[in-house]
Amino acid sequence: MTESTQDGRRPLRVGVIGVGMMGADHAERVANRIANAELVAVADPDQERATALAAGFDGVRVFADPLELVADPGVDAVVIASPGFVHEEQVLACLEHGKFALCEKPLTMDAESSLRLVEAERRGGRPLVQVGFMRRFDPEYAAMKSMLDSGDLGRLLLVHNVHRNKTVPDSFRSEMIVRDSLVHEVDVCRWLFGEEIVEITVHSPAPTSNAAEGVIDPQVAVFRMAGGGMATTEVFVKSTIGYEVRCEASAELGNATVGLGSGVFVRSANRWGGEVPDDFRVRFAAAYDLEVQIWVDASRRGEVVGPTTWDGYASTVVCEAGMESLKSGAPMKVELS
Ligand code: ISE
Repeated sequence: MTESTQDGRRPLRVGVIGVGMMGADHAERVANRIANAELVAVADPDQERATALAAGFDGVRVFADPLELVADPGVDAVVIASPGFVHEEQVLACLEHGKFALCEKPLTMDAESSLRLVEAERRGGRPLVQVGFMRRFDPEYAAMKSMLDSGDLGRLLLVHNVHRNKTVPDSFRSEMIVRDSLVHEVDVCRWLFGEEIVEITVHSPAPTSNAAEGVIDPQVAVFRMAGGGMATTEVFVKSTIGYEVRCEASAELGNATVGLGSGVFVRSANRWGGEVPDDFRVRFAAAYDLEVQIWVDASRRGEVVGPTTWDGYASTVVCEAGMESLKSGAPMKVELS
């Protein structure tokens, strides 16, 4: 955000790879809202889009080749917001150059490549990668996690999630609903329970008439946790309502719910209610800000504190099994390496 930092040390010089919807959002965040960091470079195969974005800020260089951005000595750390199928080589480049990376989910598109990243990072001897599971930084989710961890509600037994997008393009196929949307609940459940998922079933209810030809929307996923707990998730990407994400954790002595309403709740003219945000950038704005701020601060200290490559790998394995279950309708065992 600024040249002057709270501790008098140089700000973290951040490059952003991929300036589509999420990358542009992160670039703006780093440039304008994150302390102790400055946006110094962007890379995107669409040079026109990258140049237009860079022009909105001072002194931001534009790279056509993302690997050149990673190698550049003027870049200290990298936000990877490119499509998932190019994440592996970009994360590997960050590891090779010893640069901290915040990689958007999914870590990669399949379990083998995610595991290769876990192993490459381990070989390097120090953690460098944080995976973009931003819900862990959402103040409501974080408060629920602390409450569960305090033990006040007793042992966590069940989690019920609702994950609805207003709409998605018709190119968002059934498998993407698992890999790009449900993956958040995969991470949330692993994190809330503090355990791995050992089995996943993805059910196919009758689709909405708004679903694109051949797309299963909504879907209902059931996870079995290693300790015997269970979680259900409705994931509905063409709900038409707006963006709604809720999570109810049911424990032995009570339950906790997040996502009941964001923004101002109004009572007026015999009506009550509030607004439903349009998309995740609005609902999770605070979570994204905290995610990036915590990543910047940890990188400057030489640490990684958020979701790790292992978390990225584990969620990829669960989603891969989920995509199989979606095809067969049968429960799939989840086995981590
Ligand atoms: C999108 O890619 C995200 O990551 C959002 O958080 C999620 O809610 C949405 O369903 C995905 O498409």
